Amino acid sequence: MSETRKIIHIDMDAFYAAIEQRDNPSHRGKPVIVGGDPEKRGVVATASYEARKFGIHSAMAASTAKRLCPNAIFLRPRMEVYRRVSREIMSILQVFTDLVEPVSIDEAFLDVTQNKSGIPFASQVARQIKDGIEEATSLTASAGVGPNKFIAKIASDMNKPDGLTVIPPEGVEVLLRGLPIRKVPGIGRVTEEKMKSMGINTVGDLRKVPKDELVTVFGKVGAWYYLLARGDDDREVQVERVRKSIGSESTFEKDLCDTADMITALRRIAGQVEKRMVKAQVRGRTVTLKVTYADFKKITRSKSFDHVIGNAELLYEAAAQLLEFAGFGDGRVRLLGITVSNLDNTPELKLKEVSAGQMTFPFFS
Ligand code: DCP
Ligand code: MG
Repeated sequence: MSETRKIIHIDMDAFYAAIEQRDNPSHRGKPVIVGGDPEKRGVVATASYEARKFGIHSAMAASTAKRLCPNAIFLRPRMEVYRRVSREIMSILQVFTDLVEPVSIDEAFLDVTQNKSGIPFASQVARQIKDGIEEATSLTASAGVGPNKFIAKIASDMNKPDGLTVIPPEGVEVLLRGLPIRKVPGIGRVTEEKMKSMGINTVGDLRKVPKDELVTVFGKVGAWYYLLARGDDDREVQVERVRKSIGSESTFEKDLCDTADMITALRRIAGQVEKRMVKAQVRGRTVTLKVTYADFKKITRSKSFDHVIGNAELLYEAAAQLLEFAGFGDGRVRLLGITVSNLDNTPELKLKEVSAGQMTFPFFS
């Protein structure tokens, strides 16, 4: 039963910026922005908490960040350093349990229901993890403890930076009742707007909507929202998830028959895939386009490159070409998807890349 699980979510604070402040004491206590060049078309990867006071956040144009805080220290990312620190943190987590699931470069879930330290209280395990990370890396992490992944993730975000938030099973109901829907992992700006237009502002409001209605409005994911609104999340902590592919797809409200609309959709999907690749820190060599036509006929077409790609523009170009070969005019299109596989996330490849000094990250110009 999920109620008996004890899950911890660990998320490092302002990860890239905190490492830069650690490694350069003159940057401490100051607004530090890690990302692309503000003079070109760079994007903010992250900002120190000092910089966030100016309204600066991840994915914002670096030029905007510069306008908001002209005195901020702008730094290019040092991915190989961040990856090394990430590995160090993940190995600290392994001390407590083998059930560790890294979700991104600075984030992981742990199932500590049974754990190597024999400590019965997950809150104490979380405390020890935070202390262990700080001792080894001089960086702070925020921890969330809860009866499942969903609650633990929300909890870790509640008292950032350097937070430790425990939500016992009996606290779930109160927490969710007043929680703004945007705080639900997976609910982004678009879904938030849609929900708000339906009068759903909090998870409490979401709970009042019948399951059928959620499925009608949001599709399959509506059933998931129904469960989350009740704090029900049975997903297990998955050990060593070696990702084979990464992608995104869209089912359209109305079938597309216009080439221009398909192009627009592909651009948007390519942007989504890029975002996911940045978050997961992977790139790949094979791009696959998936098309479902109005009559539910499905096709997939792939194209492989001899170099890795992870940038939206290249993904889009490859996908558009595949669509052109498949035939735009073959009929009305119900779904389009782009997947990237043949990923560069094997340890061997990563090492080669780092030692070759080729860590050019597509997100930053
Ligand atoms: N990152 C990125 N581009 C984004 C989001 C994140 O390159 N759009 C990178 C930089 C972050 C790291 O991933 O340092 C971890 O992402 P988080 O979302 O956990 O953000 P931070 O750790 O920087 O800050 P927080 O304290 O809010 O967790
Ligand atoms: Mg973080």
